[in-house]
Amino acid sequence: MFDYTTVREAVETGKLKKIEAIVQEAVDAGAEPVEILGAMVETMGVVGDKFQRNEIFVPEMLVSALTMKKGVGVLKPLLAGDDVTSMGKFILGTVAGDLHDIGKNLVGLMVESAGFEVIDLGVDVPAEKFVEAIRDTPDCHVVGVSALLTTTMEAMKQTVEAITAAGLRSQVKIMVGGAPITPEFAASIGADAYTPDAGAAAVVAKELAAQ
Ligand code: B12
Repeated sequence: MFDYTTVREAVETGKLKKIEAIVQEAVDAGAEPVEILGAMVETMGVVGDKFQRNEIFVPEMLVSALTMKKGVGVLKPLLAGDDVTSMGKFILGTVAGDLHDIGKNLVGLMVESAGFEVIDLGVDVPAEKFVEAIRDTPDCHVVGVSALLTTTMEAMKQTVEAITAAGLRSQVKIMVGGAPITPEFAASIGADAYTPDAGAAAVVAKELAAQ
């Protein structure tokens, strides 16, 4: 089994200049791209824990995030599948007040690999922007909403409410996710699905689109 220590350390300590070479080395050594990604995702959890214990601060957390993004860049072509079936459009965004996008971007990447055309609205997306995008995209049947902060879970609820209030709820299935989100919370706000990670998101998106 491949030893991911170097990959983990690079993300944890923000080796921005070296990460691409380190990830490439892992690939060349035969490590599975999904496993390299998994090691990086896990490390972001370690980074978050260190932040919580005041051992590191926002700038360090940001450098780790940028490092992970660069590392994902190397894996992107290897993770993207060759699924040519068109599953339609998938609108994706991180809710208002929330700037976290690594998880959302991974969801976008996996969903795209599953055959969807992803319309990424970015981060800090107001509920109205989701509504507008759905209205402007009648062939979109699945929407993905991400939130990483407990304080922005409310914005996720408001996003589902705004889509319903706009009369668009029957057009789309809504998937939600992000570290603080639980299946119970997803159900309580009327979302159609929750998945804990991007791989499962792609599988569930396909199921929802087929309904
Ligand atoms: C990197 C990071 C940052 C970076 C973000 C950079 C970026 N471009 O994304 C920066 C430095 C900007 C940042 C800022 C802040 N952060 Co921050 N951050 C993190 C950290 C360390 C990693 C997040 C991450 O990228 N994880 C890796 C990805 C791959 O995992 P993921 O996002 O969970 O996504 C996966 C799943 O959740 C799921 N998923 C995600 N979205 C979706 C969507 C759908 C539809 C589906 C189906 C699935 C799904 O699939 C993904 C892939 O498998 C987390 C720690 C943690 N444990 O989450 C803290 C964390 C989320 N941040 C935290 C905090 C407090 C903040 C700040 C408030 C700090 C501050 N004082 O300023 C600010 C808030 C800024 C804002 N308004 O958003 C806290 C939140 C605590 C809480 N209870 O709310 C955490 C938990 C750290 C901690 N332990 O204290 N942060």
